[in-house]
Amino acid sequence: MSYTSQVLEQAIRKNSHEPEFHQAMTEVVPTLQPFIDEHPEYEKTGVLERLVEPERQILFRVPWIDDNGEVQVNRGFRVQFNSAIGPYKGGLRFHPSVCLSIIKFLGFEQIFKNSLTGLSIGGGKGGADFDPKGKSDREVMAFCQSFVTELYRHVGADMDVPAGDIGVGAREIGYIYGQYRRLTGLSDGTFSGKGIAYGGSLVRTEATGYGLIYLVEKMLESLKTSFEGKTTVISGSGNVAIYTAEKALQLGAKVVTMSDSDGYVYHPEGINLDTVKMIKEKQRGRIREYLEHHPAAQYYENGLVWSVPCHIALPCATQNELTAEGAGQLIKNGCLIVAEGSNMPTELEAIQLLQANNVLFAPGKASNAGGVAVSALEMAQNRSRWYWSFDDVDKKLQRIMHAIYASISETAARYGVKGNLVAGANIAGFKRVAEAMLQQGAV
Ligand code: NDP
Ligand code: 2IT
Repeated sequence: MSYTSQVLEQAIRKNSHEPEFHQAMTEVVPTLQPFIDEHPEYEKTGVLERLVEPERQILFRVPWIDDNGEVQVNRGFRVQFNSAIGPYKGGLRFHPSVCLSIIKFLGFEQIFKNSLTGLSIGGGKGGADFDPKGKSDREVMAFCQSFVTELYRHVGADMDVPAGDIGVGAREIGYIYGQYRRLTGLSDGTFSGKGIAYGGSLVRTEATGYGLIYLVEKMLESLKTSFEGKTTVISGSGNVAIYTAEKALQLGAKVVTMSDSDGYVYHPEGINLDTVKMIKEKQRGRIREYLEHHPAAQYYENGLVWSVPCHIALPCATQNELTAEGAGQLIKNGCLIVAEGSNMPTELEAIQLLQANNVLFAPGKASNAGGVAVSALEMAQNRSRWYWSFDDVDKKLQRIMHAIYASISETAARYGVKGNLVAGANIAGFKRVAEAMLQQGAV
């Protein structure tokens, strides 16, 4: 049995109740074998065995009081996965489904993603099984303050710098950072995604979506075409989905769908993004309300966007939203490109199906790295107490995403799997972390 198969089998056995973590490891570990074959020193020093075990996992109680005066108790998580190349960096997710398996899969992905950015950030992830939906601002604030009252002792500008993810946006980061400062007395920028008024970076709000489109631009170039006139389906209608749509529209694409966990909107003439922003960013409403403003659009409850014919499909909601069935529909309809905005949205079988049918596929650890990249630029600005213009940050983001595309496509070609951007991203991300681990001593 190969080294990578052994490590994978052992890690799955050891974490037997963590299906999402298994899935993330199963997508990554086997693709590293050609690189390890060339570098036996990594097998000798057990780099992979170390990589699949988080450096530290923190689980904690988060009690808070709701608007009825009743005590609620949630569970908080922070998994500090790997700090070989820099302080732990990765988002916080607030969603009722959050559990250790989900946080570990996200933290594991984050190691490779952060490495691909070329910046000095290690991998981590956290969150809570708290559902911000339907909660008052005061309840969200009470929850965030209690969450940080435990978390603050485990984070720091040179140690661990959390940010947003599902259910955690500018409002939550504001409450979190405010409480962090009250507890520590420090204005050291320990969280990213902060408001511009108190140390945030321009372009952080847009970064994941814009970055995704900058990478897809390069994929389209490789097919000798562009966004102009391309029908694009997007799932989700949160931060990533909205700014993915915005940049795609700027480049001439026609975005025809957006969704939330209740259903999706299909607007054949093209989605009106101002309406989506008003419903989602201002009113915190549901995507079905889009029809109140655009009666010509259609709403499908419980459906998924993948049945809508398109050239480009961009999953931007959550994990495992694109199954083999959805991939089959995309292939049948002649889709050219699938690029992940969300983390692990495409099931393994669906990835294999897309690749086997010549649909160019970009994995999230490469294509959604723009968010964390601009988070690292926010850290750099905080450290220097100096701020860059929108255009400055946007240009840096573009350069980073184009460099990621070059790195993953060249790495795939170099290891005999030309066009397989999954393997390219895994190997390129792993290479830097493995080198850093080896150079800093074994154990
Ligand atoms: P938001 O909370 O802003 O939006 C999430 C969107 O996904 C909403 O439309 C939500 O619908 C939908 N969604 C969430 N959970 C589910 C579910 N279980 N089933 C169906 N739909 C669901 O989060 P983001 O836009 O920030 O994150 C979206 C994805 O992008 C996540 O996978 C995240 O990990 C990833 N990502 C985010 C980055 C960032 O900078 N924010 C960076 C890189 C990746 P509803 O409102 O109904 O729940
Ligand atoms: O999945 C991700 O990369 C994020 N949620 C962003 C992490 C960050 O630290 O900005």
